[in-house]
Amino acid sequence: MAANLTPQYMEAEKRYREAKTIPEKIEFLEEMLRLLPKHKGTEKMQAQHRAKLSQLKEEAQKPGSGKHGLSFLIEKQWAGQVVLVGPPNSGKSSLIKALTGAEPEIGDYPFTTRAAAPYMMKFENIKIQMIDLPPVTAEYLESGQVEMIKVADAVLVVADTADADSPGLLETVFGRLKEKRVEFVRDEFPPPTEETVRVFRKKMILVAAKADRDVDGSNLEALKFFYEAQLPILAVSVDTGAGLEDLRRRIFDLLHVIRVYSKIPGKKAETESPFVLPRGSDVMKIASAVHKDFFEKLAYARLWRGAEIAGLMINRDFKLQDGDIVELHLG
Ligand SMILES: Nc1nc2c(ncn2[C@@H]2O[C@H](COP(=O)(O)OP(=O)(O)O)[C@@H](O)[C@H]2O)c(=O)[nH]1
Ligand SMILES: [Mg+2]
Repeated sequence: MAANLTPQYMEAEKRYREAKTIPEKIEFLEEMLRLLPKHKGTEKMQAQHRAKLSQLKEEAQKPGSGKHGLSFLIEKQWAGQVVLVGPPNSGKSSLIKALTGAEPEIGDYPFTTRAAAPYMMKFENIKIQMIDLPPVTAEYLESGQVEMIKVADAVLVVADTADADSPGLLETVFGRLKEKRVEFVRDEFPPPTEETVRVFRKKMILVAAKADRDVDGSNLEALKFFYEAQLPILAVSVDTGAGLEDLRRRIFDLLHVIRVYSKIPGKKAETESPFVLPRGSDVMKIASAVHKDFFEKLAYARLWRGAEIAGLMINRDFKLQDGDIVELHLG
């Protein structure tokens, strides 16, 4: 059976063959997989591509693979993966430190941060993975960085409000990434069209950092002037703590997840250890997260929600919300 490969696929394959670094190979191979028509005639190819892809990803994780471009792929953990992107010295690592309590390298010279590094941010009773990346400049953008941005669940683009040139530096960051088919969008955006289907549209917050050093507020005004119509902007300072609590909440909101608690009949719910599920999940989703028996044999469930709902009987396809407590009953 003919595979009917598209010109876009052939192009991706060409770039794959020419790629020199592992992250680049991974990028183009993933694109080939996306573009490969999915039917019987391509099943073998799909399997081969997938096998090659996991082999490349393993290689990328090995120490020493840095010489073929930095190794950036970091396994996702917890409620979601958020990467920090921005020009040099904009305050990315300082923000990581303030949000996670970790000690990333911080310095007032460019390229203090050279490789991707994961950190853990607590938000109420859950954990969110935060990843510090090297800066993006007109001259410097590793394909591994691009790869990380493409797979992340959300992005914080960090701009320095102490610097009047920030809008220009951001234009460079956005421009460089656009060349790599990454675009930044608000939280809610329309579904992809023919033109945007090949673009990685990333939900983001534009973080205006070092707000304490923007004494008259004019640099924040400038950022708002250029970007507020398209992108959400939040001013923060790690020195005064301004905006940080707000930022945590907004990062959580950007991940589009809900926390659901499971409860054993006759007992209180485990409110310390929620199941983190995609927004829009139904009862079956928590049932399978708790145990496969519940998924297979669930008869019904009961719901507790805030002050209004206590023990309401619900169906398998009932849509859950953040904070719901569910008691599962086997048939
Ligand atoms: N006054 C002030 N300085 C900051 C703030 N955040 C970062 N800085 C300083 O800005 C410089 C660059 O910070 P860093 O986090 O290393 O930036 P990165 O290169 O984007 O990771 C360091 O000297 C920080 O101390 C802030 O909120 N207020
Ligand atoms: Mg840094």
